[in-house]
Amino acid sequence: KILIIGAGGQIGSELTYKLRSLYGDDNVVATDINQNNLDIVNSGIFEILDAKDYDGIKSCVERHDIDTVYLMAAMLSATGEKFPEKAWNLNMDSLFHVLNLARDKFIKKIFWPSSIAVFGPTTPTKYTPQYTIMEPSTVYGITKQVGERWCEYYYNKYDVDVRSIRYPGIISWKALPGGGTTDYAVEIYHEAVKTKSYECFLKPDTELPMMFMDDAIKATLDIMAAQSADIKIRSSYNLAAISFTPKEVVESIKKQIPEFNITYKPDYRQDIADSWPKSINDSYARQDWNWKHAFSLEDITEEMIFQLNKKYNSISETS
Ligand code: VAH
Repeated sequence: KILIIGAGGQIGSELTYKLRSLYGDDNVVATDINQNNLDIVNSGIFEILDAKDYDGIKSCVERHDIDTVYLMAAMLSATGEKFPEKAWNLNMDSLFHVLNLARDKFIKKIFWPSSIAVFGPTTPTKYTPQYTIMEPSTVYGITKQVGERWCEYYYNKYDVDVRSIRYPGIISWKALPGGGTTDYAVEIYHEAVKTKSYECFLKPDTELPMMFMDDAIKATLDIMAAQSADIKIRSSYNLAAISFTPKEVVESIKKQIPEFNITYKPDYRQDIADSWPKSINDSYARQDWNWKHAFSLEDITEEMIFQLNKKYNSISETS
């Protein structure tokens, strides 16, 4: 059975829906620190679980006969800068707990998300290669860089089957993101549909690697379904789809919502965004486990506005 730690988060919630549709509600145990994403709770097994609680995770694994863990709980880049110690403790303790459960043979397989945040201001920014200089300047990025080293160490030393992807910014409509720097790319669509205006916390020309959630979920399932021998990189794979700037998203939205009004008010997240790559070379993922993305910016804008119109402008069930 599958355990998702952090099932209430932006990726965790979509992974829960997808894995339940593939394997059945009762074969996917969703857990999170709270029940903020209630519709997860309404179908299948949900339990409150603190990702920092080793005994809690071990008990859940044993009670539900878990063999695969998706560790999706973490404190992201923006929030991590406000609570550095908490970010380090949550992001690292949770990873060690799951790696040790695999080392000690309580579970068989792990998915652990890394991020383009492992790269820093000294990393080449265009088409950033898989192997390059990495001096992350955020606490979150440091936890992802160190986490990658530990994943590779546990694979080499204890034969732990842990697989990882360096996610770019991810755009989705089901669940809101939690405290990331790329969150503008989600919020902008929600506001375009709800209020037709948005104040962007990054400058108009801030180019960042981005991906639609459906592509991110496909990549996650693809890497987990691959033969172990095909996963040649056990730190974490670069993964890419598209790159765009806030200005380009606005232009794309305006094709469907001409009256959309944008203002720019960069804040502390601009420095974080400026430390990250503009585009990513994901040739190893494409070569080792046949990765390819499907959604262009136009596809994303069309799908986001369609789904959010349904979500915000549909007649509520009670009426
Ligand atoms: C963040 N959405 O902004 C996350 C992600 C690449 C960005 O790691 O922190």
